[in-house]
Amino acid sequence: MRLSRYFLPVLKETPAEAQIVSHRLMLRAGMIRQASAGIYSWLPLGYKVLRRIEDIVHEEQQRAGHIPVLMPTIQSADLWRESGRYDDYGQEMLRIRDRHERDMLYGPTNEELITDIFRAHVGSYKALPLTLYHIQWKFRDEVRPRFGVMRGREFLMKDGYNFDLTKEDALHAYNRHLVTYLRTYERLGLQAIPMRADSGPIGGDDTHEFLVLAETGESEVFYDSAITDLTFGDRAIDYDSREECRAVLEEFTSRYARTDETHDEALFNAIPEERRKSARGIEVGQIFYFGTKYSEPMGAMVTNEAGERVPVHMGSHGIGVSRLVGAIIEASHDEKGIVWPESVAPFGVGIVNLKQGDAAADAACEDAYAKLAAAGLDPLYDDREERAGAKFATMDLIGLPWRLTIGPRGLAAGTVELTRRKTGETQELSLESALAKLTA
Ligand code: P5A
Repeated sequence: MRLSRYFLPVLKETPAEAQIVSHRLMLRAGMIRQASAGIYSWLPLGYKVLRRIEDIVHEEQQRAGHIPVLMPTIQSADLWRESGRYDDYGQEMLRIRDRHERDMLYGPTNEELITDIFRAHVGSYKALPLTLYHIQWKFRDEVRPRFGVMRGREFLMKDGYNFDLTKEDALHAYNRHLVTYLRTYERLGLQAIPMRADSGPIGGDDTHEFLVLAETGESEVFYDSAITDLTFGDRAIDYDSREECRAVLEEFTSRYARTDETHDEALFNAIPEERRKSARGIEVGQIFYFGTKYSEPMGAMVTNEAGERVPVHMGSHGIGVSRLVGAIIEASHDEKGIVWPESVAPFGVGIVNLKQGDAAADAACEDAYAKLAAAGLDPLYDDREERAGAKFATMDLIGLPWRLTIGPRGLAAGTVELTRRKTGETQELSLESALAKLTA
């Protein structure tokens, strides 16, 4: 992409309404624009990052055998009356009436809708296990939408739902989801710690939230610092193996880690004092096992091997996809701007032409641009007639992993500069070596 033809409305001033760094940087970098309180338009740069996160979430879900679908945002109130949640959900639910006076709502989550799909099409244990998921917009009329996309009213969620014959099978699905989430967050460059939590309006007793530690997080958390030494890495795992998935859950939940809702002082105080930590965290996901809470009242039954009709055991599993954009920035930025992990960066490399209009500089930039694009690095070429300082500031703000700086003086000496955003480390080398390094 050539910056002269792109739409990157960066702001010079720091927006006064933004209280936390990720919100400020997302506004300044022209990633989002508020449409109404807690509702945002995703501008090109923000949308690219959102899509890259979605891609990783899809890959990790499908790796575990979970099947993508797409359910609507608008749902019928009748389904929610069947589960009993229509009245319970309260003011967070945006209720709508259509022209036929039918009660509708903008879905805050999809347990009812997916249970309805299941009961219409599945009748036998032979179709199980089954996990369906989608990535779709949700609406929750939060009392206090704030911090930009962190606590929005409209937000993008990955939500998955497992259907199993027995509780034991459903707990395997729970453990399997925990593993997929560990892998997903690590690929996004985040350490997200599973913590025992409260199930709230979703229901059930078994639930873990995944928290990214950050001072600006909305949740208060208590944990044994030994848990922060754990990483999943690129271990091979057989998602069908109950033992392997359970072993990962046990490893990652054996240390004390809880949100304030389930915090237990006595258990916490049993940890050696130097490892006892209380901090704040951003909730980037949550998994639930709630058994037959929806299948029983809604009649989602299957015939088991003995020919009896039994309600299926279910759980649901959510990732805050749009919140993750903010969470990644909270975890990875410096005083100059965002520092994207390579896995989600909106462009792989930025090319800065120090003297637009100089024949040698222009030609070298065009050459680099074409080669990097052909190598699949998705370069962003700053070809504007701007001062070098302004170009550098923009590149630092938008946080691409690499910057390739090309100007007449360097070219005369046979060199260009390659700078790593994360460390600021700069190397002077020939254009060929720089391209070889980037495309290696
Ligand atoms: C699990 C999937 C559920 O709704 N039903 C379907 C279950 N869980 S949850 O914990 O309530 O939400 C899942 C994740 O969505 C993100 N999230 C939000 N993101 C931005 N703004 C909000 N207002 C918001 N509310 C929830 C969180 O990351 C949460 O973990």
